[in-house]
Amino acid sequence: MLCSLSKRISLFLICLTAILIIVGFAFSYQTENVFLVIIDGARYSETFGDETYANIPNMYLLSLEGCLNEAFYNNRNTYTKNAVCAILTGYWDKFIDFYPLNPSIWEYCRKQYSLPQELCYYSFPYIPDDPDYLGDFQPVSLHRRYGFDYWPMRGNYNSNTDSWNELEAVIENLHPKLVTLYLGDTDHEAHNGDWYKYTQSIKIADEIVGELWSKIQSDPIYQNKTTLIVTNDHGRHNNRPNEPFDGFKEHGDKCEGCQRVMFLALGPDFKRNYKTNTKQTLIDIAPTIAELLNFKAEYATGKVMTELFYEEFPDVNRDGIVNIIDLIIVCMYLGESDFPLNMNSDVNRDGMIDNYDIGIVIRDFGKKFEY
Ligand SMILES: [Ca+2]
Ligand SMILES: [Ca+2]
Ligand SMILES: [Zn+2]
Ligand SMILES: [Zn+2]
Repeated sequence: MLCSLSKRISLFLICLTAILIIVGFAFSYQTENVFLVIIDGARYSETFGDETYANIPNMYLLSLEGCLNEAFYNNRNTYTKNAVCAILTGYWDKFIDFYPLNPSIWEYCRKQYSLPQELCYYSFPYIPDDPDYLGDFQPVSLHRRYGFDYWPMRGNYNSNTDSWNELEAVIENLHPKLVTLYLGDTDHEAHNGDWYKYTQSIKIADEIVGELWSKIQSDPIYQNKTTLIVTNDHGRHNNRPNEPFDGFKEHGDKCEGCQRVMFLALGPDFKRNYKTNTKQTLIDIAPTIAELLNFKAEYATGKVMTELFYEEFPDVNRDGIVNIIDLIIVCMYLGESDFPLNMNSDVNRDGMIDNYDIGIVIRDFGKKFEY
């Protein structure tokens, strides 16, 4: 027993230098790529507000692997232009002509990483007869420090299915790092007043999200390094009590139906099977993506949704300080899943002890805690 313990400690000492070099003191998340899907104008009562999940069987299953916020809102302006810009810039309602005043996530990401255009992708169909269509609006800026030179590569197709087919090819050929897939059919069918087609287009969007996640997780470049976020720009009006299907045709005010939207997120840095009622809004998405990908969304006014992230316990032995003892404990249990719960070496509580846990301890080395 003692012998095996000392053996393990000497093994640890041999490995420690190597580990420190590999992990380094720079800490980052496991996420290297982010996919954001915006399903235009799907009302909460037809998505996660329906406890049978009839229209969204795939997204329901994905929510068990990730996070669901049940109090997520567009609390400001429930029109597509305003909302899509708020999602992609982290900032509300300041425009110059058709462009938001402040940069989009692609602009931040491309400039700060010196990324070529094809690694940031935006699939946004042109829908000329959509009542929300406002000229040539695009959710990208002309900001003097960002702007045109950092815009994403554009897709330009006519239906959700077309957009998805095109994105599949883009994924295979280019493996972009930051992707937004905008699915507009839902809103379009609802404005036409066709309940069947409206709910059908939510089902198609749901299938696309399911296929997208399968594709991500079966691609060696993306697998376990990619975060997926799915949301809506706005919902639709509440139904009136005696007319159960009348509200869905329009949107644009501050009723609960218009303001409440879905928020689903999954990826290597997020909790699994986690539901939260922390009230968050559309402008919190861009800062959260920036946090995951380690770029600065310096003009965004939203906040990082920290509740989604794994909780971290770098002070493994709970003695009030993160030091070499904590590092030794984590290293001793590296690669094991059976460990004493009173010194839980699975620092981020994801069920595995690996370099990621060591990285967190190193990041917080010397930090003091009060319990
Ligand atoms: Ca400690
Ligand atoms: Ca872990
Ligand atoms: Zn609309
Ligand atoms: Zn409304």
